[in-house]
Amino acid sequence: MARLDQVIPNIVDIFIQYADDGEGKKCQLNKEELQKMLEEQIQSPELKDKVNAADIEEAMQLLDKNHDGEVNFREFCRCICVLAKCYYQKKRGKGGKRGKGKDDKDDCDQED
Ligand SMILES: [Ca+2]
Ligand SMILES: [Ca+2]
Repeated sequence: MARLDQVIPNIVDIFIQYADDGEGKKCQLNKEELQKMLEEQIQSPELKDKVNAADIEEAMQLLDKNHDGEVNFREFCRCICVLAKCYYQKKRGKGGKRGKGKDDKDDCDQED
């Protein structure tokens, strides 16, 4: 299978698996589901540094853009996007340069 053919279903399947895990809405990650997902699916230190399950309040705040207390698929995609950018920057040797006016709030955070 082509690589993107694997990545896209993976992203969708991970969301569905955890969103449908506990009680509550099946199409949203609540705090517990989000925590479990982050703990189990994010292992590399640099990505953990970005969205950390240990501080779930902060992670939720970071991801829950419409402030309904849960993470929907759109917000989850944004999270993936942020992590991908983090990894990209690290790979390109641009990690660690912070505080230049822009933080996480660039193109990935824009609404349609
Ligand atoms: Ca749920
Ligand atoms: Ca939300």
